[in-house]
Amino acid sequence: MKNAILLAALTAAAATPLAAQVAKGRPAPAAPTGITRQAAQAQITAAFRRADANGDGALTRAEADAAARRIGPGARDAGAMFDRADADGNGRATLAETMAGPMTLFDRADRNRDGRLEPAEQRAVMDAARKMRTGG
Ligand SMILES: [Ca+2]
Ligand SMILES: [Ca+2]
Repeated sequence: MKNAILLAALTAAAATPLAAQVAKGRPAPAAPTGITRQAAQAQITAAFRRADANGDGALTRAEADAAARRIGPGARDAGAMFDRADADGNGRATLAETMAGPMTLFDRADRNRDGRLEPAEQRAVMDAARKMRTGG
């Protein structure tokens, strides 16, 4: 679900695109061999572009909220996630800022450092994301 990816893109810590996909019961696009770093970046970029309603290269909180509303349930914390993504707190989350959190998670999850998250590594991301959501 592409919109689920957007939710992930808006958070600096809570989830990754592949985690969102696994949460929806869908395999990552690159399954069964895993999702590459490049593919993850491409998905986040695509979701970002869709959320950037006025196309100015940054997401405002309003744009993030609107995108989160399209996702529906599970997007309650969009505001908090946006604040986390907006690293310099200027009210605009650039693509680089939006990308930073998920890609940090990706790299952390890529235990064997081959630039690809295998299913087992994806499950580890899911667990970490779940803990972050429930633990605040
Ligand atoms: Ca914008
Ligand atoms: Ca790996």
